[in-house]
Amino acid sequence: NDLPHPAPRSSRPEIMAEEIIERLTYRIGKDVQVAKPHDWLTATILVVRDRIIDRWMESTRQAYKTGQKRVYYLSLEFLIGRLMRDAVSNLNLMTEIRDALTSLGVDINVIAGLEPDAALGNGGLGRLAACFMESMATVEVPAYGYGIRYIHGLFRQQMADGWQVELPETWLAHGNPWEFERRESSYEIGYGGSVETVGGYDDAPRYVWKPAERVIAMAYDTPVVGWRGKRVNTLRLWSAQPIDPILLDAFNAGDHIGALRESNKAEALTRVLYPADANPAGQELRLRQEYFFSSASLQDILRRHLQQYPDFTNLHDKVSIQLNDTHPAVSIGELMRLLVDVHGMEFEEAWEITRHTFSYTNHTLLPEALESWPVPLFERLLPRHMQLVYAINAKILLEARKEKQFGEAQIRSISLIDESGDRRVRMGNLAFVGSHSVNGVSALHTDLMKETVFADLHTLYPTRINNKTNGITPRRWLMQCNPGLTGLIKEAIGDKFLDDTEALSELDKFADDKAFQEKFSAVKRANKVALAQLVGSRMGIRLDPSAMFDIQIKRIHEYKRQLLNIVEAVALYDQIRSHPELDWVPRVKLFAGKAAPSYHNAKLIIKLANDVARVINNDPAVRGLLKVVFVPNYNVTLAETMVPAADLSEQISTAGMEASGTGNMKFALNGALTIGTLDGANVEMQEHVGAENIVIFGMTAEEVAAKRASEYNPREVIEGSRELSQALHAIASGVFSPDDRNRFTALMDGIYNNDWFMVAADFDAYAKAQRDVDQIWTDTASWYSKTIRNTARMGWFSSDRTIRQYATDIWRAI
Ligand code: DL6
Repeated sequence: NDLPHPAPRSSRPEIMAEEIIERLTYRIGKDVQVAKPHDWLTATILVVRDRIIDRWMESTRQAYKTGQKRVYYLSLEFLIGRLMRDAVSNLNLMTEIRDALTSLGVDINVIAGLEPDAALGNGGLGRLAACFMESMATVEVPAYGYGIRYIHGLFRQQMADGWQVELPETWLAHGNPWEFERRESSYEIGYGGSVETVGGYDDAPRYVWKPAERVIAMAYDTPVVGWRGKRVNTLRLWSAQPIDPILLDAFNAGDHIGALRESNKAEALTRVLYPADANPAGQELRLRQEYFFSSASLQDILRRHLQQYPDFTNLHDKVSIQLNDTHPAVSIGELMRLLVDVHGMEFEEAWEITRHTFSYTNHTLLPEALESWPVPLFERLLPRHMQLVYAINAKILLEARKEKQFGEAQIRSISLIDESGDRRVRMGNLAFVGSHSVNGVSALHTDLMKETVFADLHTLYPTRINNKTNGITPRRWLMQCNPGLTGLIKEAIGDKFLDDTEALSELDKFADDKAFQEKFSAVKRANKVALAQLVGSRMGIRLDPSAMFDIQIKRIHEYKRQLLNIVEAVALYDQIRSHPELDWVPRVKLFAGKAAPSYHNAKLIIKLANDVARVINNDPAVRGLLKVVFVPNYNVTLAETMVPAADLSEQISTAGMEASGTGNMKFALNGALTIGTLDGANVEMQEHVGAENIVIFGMTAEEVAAKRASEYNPREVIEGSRELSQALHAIASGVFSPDDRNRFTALMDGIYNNDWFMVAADFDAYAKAQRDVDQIWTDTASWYSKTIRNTARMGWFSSDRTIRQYATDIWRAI
C-alpha cells in the first residue's frame, strides 16, 4: 500500500505530442514519415490509455483498501461504439490532444473516424450495458463488467437492391489498443461428461462433475473511465482458447486438419455474437457461450473474494452480481456448484448466499423472447447444473404448495421446468427464484411483469419485483454527439449540468426566449447539415436541411412498427399528389436499423422502406415535399450523427411491447419532439416533459390487450379508413414493387387478417398525430418552445440516476 505511486503525467500538448511520437516509434515501430492514419490513431490511444492506467490502479487499490462491496455486471452484450472520444472527453483532454495532433500535422477528426465500433451487442440491451459501465465509473461504484470478446461483433449491413445483406464485421482487424490480455486470469470451463457421487453412508454425499470437454477462458481487460476521470472500472471480456493448441501426434501422423480440430472448436465458441435480439438463438453454441462466460466470471469473482476474505460466508455482503437479462442466468447454478461441490458448503447455506448475491433485470415481455432450453440439451451439456436446477425447483415448489397453498396451475407456471410440450428449463424463472431483486426497465414494463409473465412468482415473492427506469449517459449522448448544443447550454446556464444532468431544468426559462430559440435552431440546423452531408456522400441523396427530419432508428421489428411509419408515408404521398394546392410541410423520413438475419418479415420491411423510397423520391409530383431514406448499417457511431439532427423522434411501438426504449431518451435530450405511444419509458417521458410537449397517440397497453382478447376485425377498420385502405392496397398490389408485384402481399395480408401489432387499429390516430406535428412545426416559436423544454426536462433520464438507484436499492454499494 505504501509503495510510491507514479507522478501524474503532464497534459501539456507539447508533452503529449512527444509521447505520441514515442509510442509511434517504440510501440508501433513506425517512423513519422511513413506512419499511416491508423498508426497515429493507435499511438494516440496508447497515450490516452496510459493516462487512464494510473487512475485504474488507484481505483482497484481503493476497493481492496476500503473493503467496499464490488458490483459485477454480467452481460452477453456490450454495445460500446468508439471509445477514444469518450475517454478523451471524460479525462477532459480534448483540447490538449487535438492541439498535440495538430502540431504533428494530424487531424483528430480523421483519425477518430478510423476507430472501429466495438459492436458487441445487438441493440437496446447491449447499449444499456455500455451506458451503465460508464455511469458506474462516474458515480464511483466499484464495478466490473463481464462479457464475451467476440471476434466478430454485430454484422455489417449492406443493401443489395434494397435487401439487407449481412457481412462479417472485423473490429479487431487492426488490433485493439484499448485492451490488455491477461493470460494469468485463465479458467477451465467444462462441458458434458458425468456426475460422480462420493461418500454418502455416514455423511451427506458429495457430487463431483467430471466434464468430458474442457476449454480455457482467458481474460481481456478494457479500462472504463468515468466522467472527469474520477474512477476507472474494468470491462473484462472472455476469449476461448483450446487446452492443447495443436495435437502434435495427429499432426505428425499427417492429419493436419484433425490436429487443429480442438483448437478450432474452442475458438468457435467466442467467434461471433448471435445477431438475434428479441428471440433466443436456439443453438447449442449459444448455451455453450452463456455457460462459458458465466463460469469464467464466477470463478474469477470467487478467486478475488478469497484474496481478501477467508471464506464465502460474507459473499453477499461484499459482492453483488447483476444479471443483464437471462443470458447469464446459468450463473445461479454455477455459483451453487462452486460453493457446494468445490468449496464444500451446505446446500441450504449456499442457496441463501446465492439468492442474496444475485439480482436480475428483465428486458422484454415478448413470450417468444423468454429463454428456455430443452432439458435433454441442458442435461447433456451441464449434467450437474441440471441436478441443481431440480433441487432448487423441488425446494421452491414445496414452499409454494405448503406455505402459499398454490394450486396446480400456479405450480406449473412457477416451475423451473416447462412441461407444456417438450420439457424445457425456464431461464427467467431460474433467474427470478435465484435473485433477491428482479427489476423491470420502465414503470409500465414493471407493472406488466407483475401482471403477466411473472404473475404467480410475484404472488409467491411479492416484494421481489421492482422498477429501475432506464437511462442514457449524457456524456456520449449529449456532450460528445452534440458539442454545439452543449456549448449553447453552457452559455445559457453555466456548466453545472455537466455534473448533474437534472440541472438542465434551468433551461426551461429560455424556452420562450426568441434569441435563445434562434440559437437553438441554428445548432439543430448545423446538425442536420452534417447528417445531410453524410447521406449525400454515402448514398448520393440530397436532403434539404430546412425540411423536418423525422427519424426512426432502432432494430427492425414488427412490434416497433416501422411498418406503420412506412404505410403513413405512402398515405402522405397519396395526399400530396391528390392535394397539390395544400401547404404541405416538407419532410424527410429517415430510417435505419438492422434485422435479425432469420427474421423474414423484418427483412421484408427494410426492402419495403427502400422500394417506397425509390418511388417517392423519384416522383416529380411530390416536388421534394417528402423524401424517404433508409440509411444502411446502423450502429452507435451513425446514431451519434442522426440523433442530434432529428426534429421528430418516432417511438411508435404497439403499447405494452417495448420494455423501455432508450433511443426515445436520446432524441428528446437533444431537442427533438417525440411522436409516440404510451409504451415503455415514453409514459415517464410524458410525465417529465409535460403532455403539451410530446405528441402521444394510439391505444394504451390495456386497450391493446382488450382488443386482442375481443373479436377484433382489422378488415373492418381498414375498410373504414380511406387513407389506410388505399395505402395498403397500393403496397399489396405492387405499386412499389413493379418487378415483383406480390412481394408485399403476404405482409399486407398479415395486417388484414390478424394485425397483432395493431398497425391498422392505430393508423388513423397516428396519421392525425402527424398532422398535429405539422401544425406545431408551422408555428416556429411553439416548436422550439416545446423542443427546448424537452432538453430542459430530460435530465432525470441520465443513466447516472438509474445507476444510483440500482446501487442504493439493489446492490447497497454506495
Ligand atoms: O432495457 C434495454 C432495452 C429496452 O430499452 C428495450 O425496450 C428492450 O426491447 C431491450 N431488449 C432487448 C432484447 N431483450 N432481450 N432479451 O434488447 O432492452
